[in-house]
Amino acid sequence: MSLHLYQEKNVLTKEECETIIQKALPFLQKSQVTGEYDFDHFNQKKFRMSEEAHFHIIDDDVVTRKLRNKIKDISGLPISHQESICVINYTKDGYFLPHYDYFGHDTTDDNRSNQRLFTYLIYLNEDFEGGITEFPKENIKIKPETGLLITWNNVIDGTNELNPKSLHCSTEITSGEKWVVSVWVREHQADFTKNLLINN
Ligand SMILES: O=C(O)CCC(=O)C(=O)O
Repeated sequence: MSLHLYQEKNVLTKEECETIIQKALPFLQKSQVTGEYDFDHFNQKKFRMSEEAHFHIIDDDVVTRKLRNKIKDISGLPISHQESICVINYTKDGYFLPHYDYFGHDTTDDNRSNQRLFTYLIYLNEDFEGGITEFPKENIKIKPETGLLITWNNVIDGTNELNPKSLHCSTEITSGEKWVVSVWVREHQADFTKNLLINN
């Protein structure tokens, strides 16, 4: 049972990253929470402090399609398994506490039988302090770099059993603001324009 973390630099150019930021800006909304969490552990601290914008396959432009194709090539799974492109913006003091991206025991059967096998993150900028992506159970820390892609397995390879090592977070922003894209790749294709993600 292990975490397989893969990294690739310069998957997008600085200009392409900026194009995604500009596309997201008018659509930013307070981030919601799905997935599995241990709320007691966090003492009611707000779970995440960020805003985000979502783009479905039908919203694709040249840049987001390039990104989806890259994810398809690395994951070996068709684009139809990819959820929306989620552009996350953390401003000063923003963070995301440790969490899992897989659907845990508290989620719907629909989600549990179509797990988020992999998470893909693509950092759109690097001119900020803090905002490190950390995997506390593996003691791994990733410092964001413009155009860097990282991906990991949320479930045990070849199964849809939950991978406890995939616990991760984004540390507090101490200056500037962080922009990052996240894309979840599911076991099966689905219409991700429907509200499959809401579980409560
Ligand atoms: O912003 C980050 O570095 C992590 C984002 C994250 O944890 C997520 O999208 O699940």
